[in-house]
Amino acid sequence: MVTQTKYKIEGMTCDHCVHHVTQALETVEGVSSAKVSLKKEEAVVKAEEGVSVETLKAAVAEAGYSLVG
Ligand SMILES: [Cu+2]
Repeated sequence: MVTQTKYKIEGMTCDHCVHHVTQALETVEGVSSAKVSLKKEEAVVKAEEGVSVETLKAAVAEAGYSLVG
């Protein structure tokens, strides 16, 4: 089952950041889509239930940003 969750994202300053965070999230196995908003500083992530917040945090951290669960 795919669930949709909203997370706060810190550290984004421009559209490139949005792109990086989107890519980072969508590369995680089990994530079907990530809609990232610079203005709202958030990401709406659609993912399989098995995908943990820690995994998403790690992926975003690797790209240079912070996902706040
Ligand atoms: Cu940027």
